[in-house]
Amino acid sequence: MDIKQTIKDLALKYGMDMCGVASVDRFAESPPGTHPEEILPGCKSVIVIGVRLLDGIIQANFRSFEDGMSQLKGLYGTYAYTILPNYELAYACYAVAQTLERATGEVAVPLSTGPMTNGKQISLRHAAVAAGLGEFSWMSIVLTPEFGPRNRFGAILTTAEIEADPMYSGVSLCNNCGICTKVCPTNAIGEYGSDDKHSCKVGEREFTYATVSMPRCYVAEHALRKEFGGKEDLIDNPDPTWDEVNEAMSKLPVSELGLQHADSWHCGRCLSYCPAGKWKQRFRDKNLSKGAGAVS
Ligand code: B12
Ligand code: SF4
Ligand code: SF4
Repeated sequence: MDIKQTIKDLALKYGMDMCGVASVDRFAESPPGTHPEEILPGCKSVIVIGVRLLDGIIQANFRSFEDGMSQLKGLYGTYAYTILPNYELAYACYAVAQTLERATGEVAVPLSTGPMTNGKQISLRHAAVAAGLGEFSWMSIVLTPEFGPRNRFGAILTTAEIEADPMYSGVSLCNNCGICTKVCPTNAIGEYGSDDKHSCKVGEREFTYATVSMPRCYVAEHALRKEFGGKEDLIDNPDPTWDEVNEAMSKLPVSELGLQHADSWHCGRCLSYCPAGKWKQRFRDKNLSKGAGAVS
């Protein structure tokens, strides 16, 4: 049996759009505590699966950003952020790990995939790049050729030695347009070209991307101000520390609006307006968005 093909077919059967394999040596620069071999001694391969976000849900985000239909933010939260992609990825990771263990007798660890599942074991961004699915963008997340940043990833570590896929080496997927920086409502993403950036090495490739202020991003994502769907302005500092964010989070009122216990807005403006991944054909040409100028 060709185990690599079996796994790839299985991932697609479980609703995934992509699957790639990285050899563990591509993680040589991982910080302590996040290296695959620390999580699974003897790990030889990291399998990464990815699912695209529905164009229909990204367009619901445009209706919210451009037409004031803030009630639609829940669609993005459910189908593109906390609920569906994470559960779907979790099921697919589990199925791949089960198949690997049954077929090879090797060990396979499905990792968790997002905030709802406490998913911080390894950096899934680095793993997706290592497995050849795409490359880092200025806004720090991974662009794939077909869907741009509108993907979510999951990973399975295994002691099975599976032939690695080549890393992405095609044309640059990020065109450095700076749209992500301009549309961010909390100014969380550094200006393109500024010195405030990160570098990292995955396999033989080096990447540079903006420093993204995650506390600032958190303010928009977790509805910590009224402009982001919150009931109160729980934070005033435009450049908050994690302590300030955590204090504001502790004051979030319990929400009765759906599965989550707290209000959230989920934002995703950077991801929605990034032109990579055929944005024009998917959204502009179908009159689904007026473009980044409508919100920046
Ligand atoms: C928590 C989290 C958040 C928090 C951030 C909190 C924080 N303290 O960082 C918040 C809620 C703000 C957030 C925001 C968003 N997130 Co988020 N997030 C995560 C999550 C679950 C964990 C991040 C984490 O702590 N990882 C663990 C640490 C170790 O990894 P790291 O921070 O990425 O790595 C750093 C270092 O440790 C080191 N490093 C780590 N590993 C390695 C390996 C090598 C080889 C090297 C060289 C270096 C290195 O480099 C990094 C830079 O310092 C990841 C899933 C995941 N496991 O990666 C998703 C994830 C990164 N998010 C994702 C997304 C989509 C978003 C949003 C767009 C959500 C939205 N609003 O729609 C925004 C992105 C904003 C932006 N422009 O970046 C996706 C990205 C998909 C993609 N296309 O790349 C991920 C991968 C989830 C998924 N399952 O796909 N996120
Ligand atoms: S919006 Fe432009 S600069 Fe930002 S990640 Fe996408 S292509 Fe790169
Ligand atoms: S998700 Fe929103 S707040 Fe966070 S970086 Fe992207 S645009 Fe900014």
